[in-house]
Amino acid sequence: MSVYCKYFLTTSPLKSLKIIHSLGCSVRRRFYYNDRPYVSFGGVWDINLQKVFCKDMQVIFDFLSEKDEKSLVEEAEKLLKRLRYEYDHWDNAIHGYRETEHLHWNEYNMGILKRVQKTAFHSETQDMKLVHILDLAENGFIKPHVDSIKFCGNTIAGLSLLSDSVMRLCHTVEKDKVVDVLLKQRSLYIMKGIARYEYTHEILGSNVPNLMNYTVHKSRRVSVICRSMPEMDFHQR
Ligand SMILES: O=C(O)CCC(=O)C(=O)O
Repeated sequence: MSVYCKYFLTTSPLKSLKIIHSLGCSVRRRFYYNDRPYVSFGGVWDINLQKVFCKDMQVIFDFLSEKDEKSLVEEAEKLLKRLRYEYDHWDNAIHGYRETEHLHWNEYNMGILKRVQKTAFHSETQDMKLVHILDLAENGFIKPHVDSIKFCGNTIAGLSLLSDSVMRLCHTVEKDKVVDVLLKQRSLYIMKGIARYEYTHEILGSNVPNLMNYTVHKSRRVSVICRSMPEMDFHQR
């Protein structure tokens, strides 16, 4: 079974998390980085819901230096080079990708991953030790999905290497509630709580129009993804 099947295919999001619906004002609020919006909301959003959402979906720009990025890419390349990009399986959540998992990183990269751990996870034991490496070809994209609650806990933390891209999150029930988030090259995103359970997420293909109203050209993109352990009670059920 490929790694993506394990993490992506499930998808019944937890029902227990509550969304705040009350005021229902129409908002299209934007957040800026270097004079450009990096997140844009589409549809009708309550302001409190926006606040909760932004707490649960954070992007830290320039988390990596160029040296960090090069070092991670070099180690990832060694593991990926014998794999072929996969396309066109009818049930795939991803198009144009190759992937692997990695445990024993070199010392420098382990230092970076420790920093991800400290930033994204509450305790040293919360995150899985196996790190997922996902290489999306220039024409690759990830379709909307919610990560499996069987294989992944509350938090997903991803480093974006080699390219900018746009992650779109869409409410699983109120389909017009959409958020586009710019994942800058060398940034870290931390998705948890309602963003992780109540919204599908996807990586848009290159040059697909987004709510931020400027073109984000996605070239080949490698992501290094750390996930928290699945909830204990899932396995006890
Ligand atoms: O490549 C990424 O950063 C997104 C991966 C993804 O969709 C996931 O881990 O569920």
